[in-house]
Order: sequence, then C-alpha cells, then structure tokens
Amino acid sequence: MRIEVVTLFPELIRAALGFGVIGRALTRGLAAVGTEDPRVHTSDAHRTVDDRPYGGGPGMVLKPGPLAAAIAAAQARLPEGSPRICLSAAGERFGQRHARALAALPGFVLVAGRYEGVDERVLVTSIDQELSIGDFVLSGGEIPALAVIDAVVRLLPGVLGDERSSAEESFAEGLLDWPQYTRPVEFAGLGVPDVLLSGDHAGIARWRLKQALVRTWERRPDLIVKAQLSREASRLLDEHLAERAAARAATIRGEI
Ligand code: 4GY
Repeated sequence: MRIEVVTLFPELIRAALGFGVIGRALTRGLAAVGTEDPRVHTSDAHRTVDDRPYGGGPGMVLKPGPLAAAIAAAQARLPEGSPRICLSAAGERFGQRHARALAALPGFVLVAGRYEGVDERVLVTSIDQELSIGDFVLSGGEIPALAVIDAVVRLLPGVLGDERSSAEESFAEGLLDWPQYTRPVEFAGLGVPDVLLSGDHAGIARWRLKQALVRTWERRPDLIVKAQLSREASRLLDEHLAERAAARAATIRGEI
C-alpha cells in the first residue's frame, strides 16, 4: 500500500511515522508514505501558498493553484482511481469501517489543510471525500492524517503479531477493550481478578467478553446496537443485566 500526504509540513508527517508498530511496518516495506508540499508548486519569489479570503475576515486561505498541483503530483504516484481524501471537521466521521475500507486499497491521498482552510474549488475539483476524526477544531489536517494512517496501516497483513489477528481476540470486535493487568499481582493495594490467575482459558475468555460487554453497555451503548452480538455474548450481557436488576431490587427491599 502507498499513502501520499499533501502537506505544508512534510517533516511533521515523516517524523511522526518513525515510531512503534507503524514505524516498523514502514521500514519493513509493508506500506509506504510519501509527501507532497504545495510550496514546491509555486512560482513567485515568496513561494506563496496562502492568500486573504474573498469577502474579508480573519486568517488566510490556501491558494487553489499550488494545492491542486500538489494533489495531482501525489495522485500521479498512485494507481488510477486512488481516492483523494481531505481531513476536515466538516467531513464524515472517520471510524473503523473507513479504516477497513482504506486498508483494502492499493493507495490513497490524504490532504492536510492549514490556516482557515482550503479554497472551496479545490474541494470540488480535486477531492473525493472529506473525513473528520471528531468534533473539535485543530490547527491543521496533519494530525488527523496521521490518525488515519495509523488506524489503516495497523490493519495491513503482517503489521501486528498474530496475537491480535487471532480468532480469540476477534470475539469482542466492535466492543470496548476489557481491563488488562500485568505484574505485580498487587499494586496500590489492588489485586488482580482471580480468574486471570486461574489458568482456566475458557473461563478467562468468558470473563473478558463479559467485561467488554458490560463496559460497552455502560459507557457506549450506541456501540452495542452495532456490535451484532454472538449468542454467547447476548447470554453474558443478559446474565449481567439480570444480576444487576436483582441487586437493585434487593437494595430497594432494604436487604443490603
Ligand atoms: N477535527 N478532523 C479536523 C480539523 C482543522 C483544514 C485548517 C478534524 O479532521 N480534521 O479540525 N481540521 C483544519 C482543517 C484547515 C484546520
């Protein structure tokens, strides 16, 4: 897979991709990230990439010429039909579904804006999709572009060890993670759930799935609707909800 990032700060992109799982994937050649700087596509003495907004107001807008030329140069290094994606708070909300779809492609372009934004005509002529990583305002599209790259590259075959891709972990897909513990067995006066020390692998898997389900139910009920629970998962969640309902009823009766 090849990813091209159009950015005024190519060093920011390169520097951030040198670490951890993603850094290793790139050095191993499992994916490649290139950059294209709109400033290279200017011809004036000052290498001007921005200008004042028509209609007035604060800030500057990225000039369409250099930006569109940079997008075209990036696109020329990718297979025909590779999508050009602009990171913007006005875009569709990026999620794991988008990450999976992008991970199936041979390449795509990410366009990171700066200043007050991108000239609307570039969005019309040179962008296929706008994606947002969330409802907050950043000062540039580079950090969202890096978030997309990270989410996509870690899905590529061979990037993660087989631990993560194993069937054992996919059973809680679409749910929040279960709680994790490592040594020491006591920390800050807190222990580790007995089942995790038991060596009972089926029991551990059941406990983890139940923890993931209950946490998701309590913190992100919207994800449960989408999770398409297995029969085992539905049963575990029902079991928890019944236990909780019974405990509340007992409290109301004044038994506790
Ligand atoms: N949130 N998700 C986001 C953003 C700000 C281009 C400069 C976001 O994706 N992008 O906040 N982008 C950028 C957008 C012009 C400011």
